Amino acid sequence: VSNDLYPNASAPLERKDSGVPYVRPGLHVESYNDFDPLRHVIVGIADNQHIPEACPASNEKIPADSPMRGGKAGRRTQESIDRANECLNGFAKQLEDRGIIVDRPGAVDWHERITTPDFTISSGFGVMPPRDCLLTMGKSILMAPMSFRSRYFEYLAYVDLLREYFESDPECLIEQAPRPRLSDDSFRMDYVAAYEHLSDAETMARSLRKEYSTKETDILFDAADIMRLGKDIFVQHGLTTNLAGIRWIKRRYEPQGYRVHTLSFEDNHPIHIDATFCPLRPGLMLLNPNRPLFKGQREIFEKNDWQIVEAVNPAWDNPPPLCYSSTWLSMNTLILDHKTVCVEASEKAQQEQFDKLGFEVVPVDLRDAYAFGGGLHCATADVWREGTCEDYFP
Ligand code: ABU
Repeated sequence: VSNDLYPNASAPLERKDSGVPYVRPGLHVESYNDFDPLRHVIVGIADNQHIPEACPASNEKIPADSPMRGGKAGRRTQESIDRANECLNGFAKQLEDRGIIVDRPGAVDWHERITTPDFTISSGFGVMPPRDCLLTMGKSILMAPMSFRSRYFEYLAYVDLLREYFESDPECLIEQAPRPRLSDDSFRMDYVAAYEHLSDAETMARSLRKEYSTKETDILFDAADIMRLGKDIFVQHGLTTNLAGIRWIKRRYEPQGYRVHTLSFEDNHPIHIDATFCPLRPGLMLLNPNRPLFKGQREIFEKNDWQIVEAVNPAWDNPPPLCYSSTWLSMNTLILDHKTVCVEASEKAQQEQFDKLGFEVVPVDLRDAYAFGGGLHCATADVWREGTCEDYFP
């Protein structure tokens, strides 16, 4: 295409037709880990969130007696949405008060039945949590394939924002992982049917054999199953990420000099690594004591003088009603820099543990947003952290 015909084809657009600026001078996209100084972040919103029907991938995570298996499918109450937004907006304000740039995704309303050639489901989910959907790897942001049918189109909520990043930072790359089909053929439908009759011991035995409802038919991963530590990327194999997904991550990033490792934990519902094994600062990891690493998987950390400390118990015996996550959101924190951490306000013991580990603790009221997709780490996605791609495991 001749540049005479399209004089601006290689130059960033300056304005959307609507007048909203595409170009934000000085905007920078770059992040290599979860602990370097945070400069720019996305915080999710609770608007229009729905509880979708259970689908083959979400089924394993939803407790057998939960109304979320179908009985409660539909829009969440406006009261709960308003309260969750109050928490999320308060969190965003706390970050902004510390000089961190905060973006919010656009509100979308997927209340209608979603039908693709391969599946149908009662509704979408919402625009929380961004951490599951977006993976910032250096100067690129990847939209993950996702394995819950209700979340198939969730990336659309971020498209405008990501386009702004693309137009504003000339080095920023926006990518979409291969789209899965999520047909019945993508799942072990016999497992899906059996799930609610299985005991905890049986689901654990199955998980230790690494058998989940997801098969290897599609390439599947959620971004929250991926932990970035500079040149090393650790990916949890579990309900939301299959081996084909891990192979794709390897082929995508290893040619760029990253090393991709698979991690597994003794967890009967392994979903998202960020309430299981969390980097706190260079040399320090926080491990969920109820989800030990598989044999041999501590070695890479220990050989490189990383300390692994076990998280203290959560403050709560149960998650809030209609919540998909476990009580271990207590350890799902947002690290602002090597010395500062945001911890949920009711998690006093977790706050004390961080205090003893030498962190300044910033309490954040977020529990009433947990049901919308998780804790402080889940509710955010990195755009820019200062720092470079370090080799922590030479
Ligand atoms: N998205 C993090 C949830 C992990 C958990 O339920 O423990």
